[in-house]
Parts: sequence; C-alpha cells; structure tokens
Amino acid sequence: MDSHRRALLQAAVATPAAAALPAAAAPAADVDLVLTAAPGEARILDGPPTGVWQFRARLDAGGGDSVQPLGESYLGPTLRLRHGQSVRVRFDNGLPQPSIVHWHGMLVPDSADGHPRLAIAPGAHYEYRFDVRNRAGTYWYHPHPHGLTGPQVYGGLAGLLIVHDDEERSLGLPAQEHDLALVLQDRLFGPNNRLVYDGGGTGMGRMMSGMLGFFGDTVLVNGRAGFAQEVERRAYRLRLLNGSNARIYRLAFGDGRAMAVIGTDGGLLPQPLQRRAVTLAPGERIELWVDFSGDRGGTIALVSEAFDAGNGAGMGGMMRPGMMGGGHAAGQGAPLQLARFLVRSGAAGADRLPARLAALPPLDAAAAFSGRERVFRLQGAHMRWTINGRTYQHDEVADDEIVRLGTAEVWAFENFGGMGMMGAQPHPMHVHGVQFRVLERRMSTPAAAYWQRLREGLVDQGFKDTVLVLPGERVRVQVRFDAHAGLFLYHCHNLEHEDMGMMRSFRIDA
Ligand SMILES: [Cu+2]
Repeated sequence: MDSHRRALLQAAVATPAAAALPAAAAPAADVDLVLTAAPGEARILDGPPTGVWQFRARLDAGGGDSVQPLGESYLGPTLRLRHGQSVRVRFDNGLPQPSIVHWHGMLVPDSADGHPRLAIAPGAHYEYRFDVRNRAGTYWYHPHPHGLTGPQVYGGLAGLLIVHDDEERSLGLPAQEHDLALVLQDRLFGPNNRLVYDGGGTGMGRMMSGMLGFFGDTVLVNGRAGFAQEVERRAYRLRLLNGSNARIYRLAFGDGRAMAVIGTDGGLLPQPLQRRAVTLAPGERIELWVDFSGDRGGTIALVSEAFDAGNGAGMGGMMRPGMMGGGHAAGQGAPLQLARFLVRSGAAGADRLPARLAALPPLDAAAAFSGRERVFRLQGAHMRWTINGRTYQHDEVADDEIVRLGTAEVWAFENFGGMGMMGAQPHPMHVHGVQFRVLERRMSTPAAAYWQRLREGLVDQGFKDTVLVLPGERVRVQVRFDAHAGLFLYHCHNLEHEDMGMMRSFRIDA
C-alpha cells in the first residue's frame, strides 16, 4: 500500500463517524435528504446487467421536484435547488471503501465541500449543511476521496445538481420536459457486461492510465449506450456535463448546424454565442439552446469530432490503456457518436432565443488588474503529475497556497512541462469554493499546435470552475475569494491525474 492510500485510510478511521445531529435537535432545512452510495446493478448494454456503484436519495423535506431520477440509469438522482435555499444532506457510505461527496461548482463552506481529509469509512455517515449561493446553472456531485475518485466516479457515482433563480426564470428559457440534461461518460466493458477500469490489470496498463487517464470505447449518455431522445419541433435547453474520467469532447451536431451556447460552468452567459463546435473537458458543463422547429421528423446527431491529441508524437498513439487490456478503446481525440435526437412530426414552435441572457459583473481588464498573481506550473516528472513540483498531501498547505477572504487574484496555470515520451497532456484545472473568470489564454510553445482543433472550440466566457489548460498554454483566470473561508482544493479533473496526486489544498483565511 502506498503512503497516500495509507494516509487516506487512517484519516477515514480517525474521522468521527457520527457527524450528524439527531434530526429533532437540528434546525430545519428547506431541502433535507439522505444520499446513499452503495453497490447496485444497472442495465447499460443488451444482455446481463452491469455491477455499478450508485447514489440513491431519499427526500425528507423540500419540494417534490428537489430529487428527480435521471431516467433509468446508474447515475444519481438530479437534485434541483433554488437560489437561497438551505440544504441538509446526510451522506451514508454503503461502499466497501472510504468516500466523501463533493458538490462540484457549489459555493459551500469547507465542512461541506467534500475535501478528501473528510472521507468517511464504510458504514459511516457525514452531514452536509449549506445555503445555495450559486447562480442558476448546471452543477454536479461526485465522490472525492483521495486516490479513489477515479474508480468511484467510473463505477457510477455521479449526479447532476441544477440551481434555479429568478433571473433565469424571467428569461422564459425552455423548461420542464424541454430542459434536457445529458451526462457524457465513456466506459470499457469486459465479459458479461462487466465494467473494466484498470487497463487489464497489467502494470503497464495501469501506468498508461495514470499518465494519460483512462479511456473507454463506449460513450454512455445518461448511463445508456446508443442514447436517443425524442424531441418536439421546438426549442430545447440542453445541459451537457462531461462526467468522463479523462476524455475531452469536441461537441458538434452531425449536420454541422451552429450551436448556440447560452451557459458555461457557473450559469448563463450575458448573450448567446454561436459556435460550430464546442470543447468540453472532464468536469466542465455547457448549456446550449437548440431549435428543432425546422426539422421535420428527422434525426439530428450529437457527435464528438476527431481532434489531434498529439498521439502521433508520443506513446499515446500506439498504446492506450484499453488496448493494453485487450479491448478496443478509442483514445483521446477519436471521433464518437454521442446521442441522437429523433424529431417528431407536427406543428413547429416559434421559440426565440433571447438576445440578452444574464447580467455578469464586469471583468477587470487583464492589463489593468492590480491584484496578486500566482503561477501554477503543471508538470510531469518521475511518473507523477505535479503542481509547482508538489503532489497532494492531507492537511498540507504551503505558504504560497494561502489567500485572503474578500480579495481577488489572478491565477496563471502554465502547462509547459511534458513527461518524457508521454509528451504533454491537457489538464482541466478545477478550483473548489469559487467561480472564476478566464482573463487570457496564450499559446506559448510549439507543442500547442497539436491541440488546435480543441482550442477552436473552447468557451472561456462566463463563470467557470474548471478550465482546460492545453499543452503549451498559459491560462490566466481571475478568482474572487468571496464565499467562505476555509480549506479548499485545486486540482486537475482528469481523475487519474488527480488520483496520482495532481491536487493541492489552498486555504482562504478570513
Ligand atoms: Cu491533469
């Protein structure tokens, strides 16, 4: 057992199991639910059901729409919250290993953020309390125990968390059954529809997974292969979450029609953007406004277009984790069919996309910004991915990882360091406890040329909590630490990179 896993298990044992107060003694919350993670079975492919790990929820208080199943899927129920609501969640760990839940993108106190130091042992429970401070948008929840996030998410532990607010409601965007959420995840299946994660169990396969991340050959949408959705001839709001461990998508419609982007990680944009293709990295969300009124009973495909991931330059092109395991995994950049929209015949709607969406606070001009700038160098060395040369350690915060509540800073992520013959890899960088704005993105080394197709589709507008930093790039973001003081994380959301330690804590001091 390596040292970080041992530390994880010790931390789990040391964490008091009973963090919950008796229900009678605790002040009531607007939304009160019990969320359980446990092994289960799901029908994913034809044939036998697949063993998965899944979240289930029981709503004890709150509106009936606060917890909604996402079709018949292994994914956790969609939690629908309103801005300003108070929330209590009791998490029951029914897994055979430590776990803890992170509310990705949500501005919650550090006690409710799912930091790995808070992981609880099998059979234990943990109580979350937070108020919904976020703007309307598409967020999600997933486990965050150190060294085990990749396998737990891959096993099926993830769910959507959608926030609504009055500003969004005033826009009259497509709602209810015309507001569709699609969770994109790639998986690899073995005999009897068993989920395969470890690259065939060879040392080499595992090593490749760690360097590149794990790739499946089948893309599941909302937990199903060959996903198809019937739609009416009208406009839809489409919320897309990349819930994959390592795969980046270049999203486009099969017939090349434009995509109207209306929102990113932290909610709606000031105005829609028209794009032919959109890049979506692990952890990121994007919202589209799609109008099927001009389609008469046709089928519209959502695809991921091919892109050059530099595979030809490194070992990635020859050996990938799934291939090592005897499967036929499609590597990073392979073209993929994701979903089909089956347009019903009938009268066409006449929906109009609002020209103006949500108000965003002004962004300080990059040149004029006078706050402190911190640089985070993303590098691979000695078979580890590091941030400023460091890897994750429970409770360790370096002097240069302490910020002050109520201040704003520029964080610059630099991805100039490759790892020997693996070459440089993309890193979707996620910061907990904040929503930031992307100021500037610069290609600084020739390595970046490989990733041009992905760069074309990047949407850096709006509030973001995860930003893709491509090889050879320097990305500057403006972060305001104005939600909560405490200990939070910043890390790569390639889950294999994260599990290898490409993650650090930072502290927001009051
Ligand atoms: Cu990474």
